[in-house]
Amino acid sequence: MKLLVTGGAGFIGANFILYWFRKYPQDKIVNLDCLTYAGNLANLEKVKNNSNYSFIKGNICDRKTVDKVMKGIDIVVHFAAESHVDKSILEPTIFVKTNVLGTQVLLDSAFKNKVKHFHHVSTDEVFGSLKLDSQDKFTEKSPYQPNSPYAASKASSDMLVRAFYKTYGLKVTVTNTSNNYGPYQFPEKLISLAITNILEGKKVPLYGNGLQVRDWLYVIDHCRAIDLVLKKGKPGEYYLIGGLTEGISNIEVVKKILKKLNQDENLIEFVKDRPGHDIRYTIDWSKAKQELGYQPEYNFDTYLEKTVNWYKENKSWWKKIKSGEYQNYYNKWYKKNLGMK
Ligand code: NAD
Ligand code: TDX
Repeated sequence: MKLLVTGGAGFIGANFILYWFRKYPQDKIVNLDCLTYAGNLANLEKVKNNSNYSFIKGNICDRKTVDKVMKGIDIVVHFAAESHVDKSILEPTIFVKTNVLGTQVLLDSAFKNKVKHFHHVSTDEVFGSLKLDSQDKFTEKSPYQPNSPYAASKASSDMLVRAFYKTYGLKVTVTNTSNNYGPYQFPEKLISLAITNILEGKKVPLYGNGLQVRDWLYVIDHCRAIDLVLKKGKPGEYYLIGGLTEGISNIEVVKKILKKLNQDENLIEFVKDRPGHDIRYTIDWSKAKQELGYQPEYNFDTYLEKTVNWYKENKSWWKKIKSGEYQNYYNKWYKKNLGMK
């Protein structure tokens, strides 16, 4: 089997490549990634010399490159995207280019090259926000109501994937997953940012009152879910994938991390809220459980412990990232926009 993984140098894509080679060492993987600020080949040190692995530096919006790479591919697993909500508030254009146009170029090429299965990795953010005081959960039937430019661009890409199934009969599947966390996550997202800031003795910025709720999915559970969809998923179907957190707020997540690192709550700094901030995401993943046998392996505390330990043991990985360009972004977003001290 030959897989094309797009965005394989990013957080989830890299974890997926490492997972796949652990489980299916005989398969071949081509990783197409243009290495934006979030792409990091250090995530793939363990496989870089594997003769079944190849890396192509290229942009998914570039038709020529995509057509060339697509030859002989059986399965596409499409991760490549601009993935950070806050960045989409600052600069939405690149989100539309990569997430919408890039997905269309890939779909077009996959269809022309008779790819057997195109799996699109998407997000629960396409459904907008749930009320904090309700018991509602997102399901595969929830209406699309994206609130950030990032979410709107992912919603558009999901619609294109659907259209390629309905119009051309390309075999597609989609996973809409909750917030991922784990090793190799760029330290711009809440958990990776909180752990690394605390390890540096810096404050953790919490938006608004910190009571917003996310569902947290360990990245390896996500990789296992994609594996299941590739094996058992039905063409044209969407699967919601989540973890085992029950309504945990951002402030509770950060307090747990502070406790694991023996630090007190003075390291929390409340800053201005993110514009258009979704208040709550909760996922009903019963369809994936019933149809695919999906189930997260461990609870949140076990995985959070594992994640904190990984960042403690891999300081050189994230310290390199947190210098340079990252500091410009941090100052612009947190200090200038959100009034962080
Ligand atoms: P990431 O930002 O860590 O990595 C994205 C990767 O895509 C990087 O390696 C980057 O270089 C590459 N890339 C970006 N633009 C590209 C382009 N034009 N051409 C080629 N490569 C390009 O993202 P992630 O957190 O690993 O997310 C992967 C996918 O999962 C995304 O589609 C995202 O929307 C989705 N997702 C993420 C989460 C999450 O919590 N991180 C949750 C649900 C869904
Ligand atoms: O510094 C912060 N302070 C803070 O309070 C950051 C970075 C975040 N937050 C809050 C905002 C959210 O309520 O924490 C929550 C999580 O924020 P992010 O880590 O930015 O994730 P989110 O906006 O929920 O989106 C994530 O999940 C869905 C990923 O970034 C997306 O790629 C994915 O699709």
